[in-house]
Amino acid sequence: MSKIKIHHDADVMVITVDNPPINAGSTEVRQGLLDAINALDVDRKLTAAVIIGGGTTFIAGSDIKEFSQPLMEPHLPLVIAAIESCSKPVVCALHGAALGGGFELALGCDARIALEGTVLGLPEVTLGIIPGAGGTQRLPRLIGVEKSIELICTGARIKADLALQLGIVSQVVKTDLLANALVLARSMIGTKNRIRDIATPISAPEAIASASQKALKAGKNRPQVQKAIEMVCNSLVLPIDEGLSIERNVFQSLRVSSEAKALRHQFFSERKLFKALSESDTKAIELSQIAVIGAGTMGSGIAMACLNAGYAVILLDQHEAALSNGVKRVEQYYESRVQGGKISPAQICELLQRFSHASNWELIASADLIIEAVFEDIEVKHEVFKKIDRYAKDGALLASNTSYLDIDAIAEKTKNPSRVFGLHFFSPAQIMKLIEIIRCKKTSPAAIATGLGFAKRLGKMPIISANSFGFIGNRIYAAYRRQCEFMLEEGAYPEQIDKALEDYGFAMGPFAVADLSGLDIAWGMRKSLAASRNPAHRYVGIPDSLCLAGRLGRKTGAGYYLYAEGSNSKSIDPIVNEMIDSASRAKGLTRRSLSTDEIVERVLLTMINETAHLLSENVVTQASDCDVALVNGYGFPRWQGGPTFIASEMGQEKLDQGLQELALASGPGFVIANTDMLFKSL
Ligand code: T1G
Repeated sequence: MSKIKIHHDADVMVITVDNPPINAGSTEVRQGLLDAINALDVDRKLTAAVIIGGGTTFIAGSDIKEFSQPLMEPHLPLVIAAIESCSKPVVCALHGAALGGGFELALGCDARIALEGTVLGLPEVTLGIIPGAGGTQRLPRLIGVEKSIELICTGARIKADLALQLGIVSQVVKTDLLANALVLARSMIGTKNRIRDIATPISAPEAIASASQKALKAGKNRPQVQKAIEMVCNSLVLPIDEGLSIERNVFQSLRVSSEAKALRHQFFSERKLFKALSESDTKAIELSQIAVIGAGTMGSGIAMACLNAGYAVILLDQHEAALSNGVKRVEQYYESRVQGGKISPAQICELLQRFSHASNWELIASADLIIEAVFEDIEVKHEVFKKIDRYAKDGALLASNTSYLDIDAIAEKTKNPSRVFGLHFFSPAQIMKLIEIIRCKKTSPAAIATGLGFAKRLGKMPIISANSFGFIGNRIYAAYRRQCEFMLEEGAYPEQIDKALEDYGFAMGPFAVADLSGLDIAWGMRKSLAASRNPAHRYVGIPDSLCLAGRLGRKTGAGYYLYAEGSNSKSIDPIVNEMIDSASRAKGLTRRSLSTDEIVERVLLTMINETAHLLSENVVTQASDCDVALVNGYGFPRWQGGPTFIASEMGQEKLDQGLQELALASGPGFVIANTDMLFKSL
């Protein structure tokens, strides 16, 4: 079936792109477009053309699935050049999303008309590349250099109304997109209006410099951001064909970079999260009211996440003081959003009308989903679930936000365990993308399907985990932190390990994170597990010593680092390094220097090893979920792809050898995972 449909509306050719689901600009689409434009050019009965997307969207981008192989001809720039050299006007009719190559194709046309609500953008930098079909050369000719730097370097998606204001589209219509596009095309018969013929408006050098600095900062100085700025600036000084050729070469070299491969891996891994939802024929339960039990930081954050997604929310806490603090936290959050211009007072008013709070349990009887977010103690949770069980309506789903406790044990004590599962949010819950959906032994498929749909509506990245200690993210993170503690007593210091990992791209090193979240949390965990800990296994006592010395992190002004009164800036504390030295001596270890490469390699191997364990224990169902978890919940650098991606690049033989060496370095208690399932799942 051709991906391009042609029909003639009297003297105007209508070219419809038909490549569901998103009309990706595949090789067949490009070939079909080129053939259509060539036919238009030679057909004397035809005076103009309209290009429009079939289905729900225009072309939402080139086909990323083609990017890991050499791109096939005709390349998109050639198609656009054919449109520009065609003697007849070509109008682009946009709806849904016109992104990447789709937007660039539109910029090659003589006019653009959009349906209200259409989204336009050049998101290439989020994939580690730059626009490769003229976006960096044509867009600045339309809207100037600064605005182009901002749009291209952030990959931002703008709505049709803003595109109209910027002069990117000439019309925005509410309905009848094709009819309006035909009128526009007929009004242009005998003319061409090529963006390539416009000179890029001159900008003040300081304006360009400030736009560039802002873009580099926001874009973490990534290579594709640097290159995008360079290309856009070329549009000021180079003839367009030279600028286009340089842009294409840069695009091609970035496309095959490991960073671009890693970002494509993340892109498709995130879309795999919802496959279970789209493939399962289990009907999700309709959710309209959510009850959140526990008005602490997590509970109020979860309430905000649900309010932001349009749900009616009731926040319940038995303790009046806790409830009023929680309500205040919600109100202050939204007030700050209004002050920051993120949302309007009218939107807040609408949103808070959906928000109620209470301390009496009867009010949760109308909730469709009840999320428990109370103190992390199993007895407290049993008590709360007893109340929830009593007041919740029969069809309601019950979820626990616990991080480590046994949800099967909680479910067992309820009337109907099939309606109990876990929804593990990450703090701050209204911001962090990651959410773990915990499938317990008796959890129904409907509950899981509902959880996935709920997560999607919250704009979250859901990964499904079995009910196993630490689920997925915290399990990998605990192994990572343990490996870093090993390296402390072998010879590294906190600042060296943190710097090595922050230079690799982590948002924060593990010891800075520990100080931020508080050393006492992990300490409490270790104490709770102490009785069951195998004494033969290697155990690093340094964190315990810090806690015993009252050094719990930022909240006590000292942890692994020192914090000046009221400041978050950390400084190295010689006392800590002496504590570490003496811990090494106490174990008879001769400290040695560890290279940055060794630090990073041991951390990555540890994460891959834990991912392989989670797969072979059936805690996680698809390995790439671990990559999504680490990027969206633990500050793992997105452009490094994640443990599964790194393993796939490394190959099984090299990985297994690395794990053997890691086991030697880690000592007793380290278990090498079987990596077969990991490589089978790639
Ligand atoms: N290529 C190939 N497949 C794509 C795709 C793409 N660009 N975009 C989406 N898909 C698949 C996706 O994997 C999923 O597949 C299905 O389509 C539905 O996607 C030359 C070089 C368009 C806003 O970055 O932002 O053009 O899982 O679940 O929520 O300069 O997809 O069903 O098998 O996301 O409705 C630039 C990326 C490319 C746009 C729709 N374009 N896509 O969201 O559906 S680079 C992009 C999106 C480029 C030029 C450069 C979203 C969407 P499956 P979905 P959605």
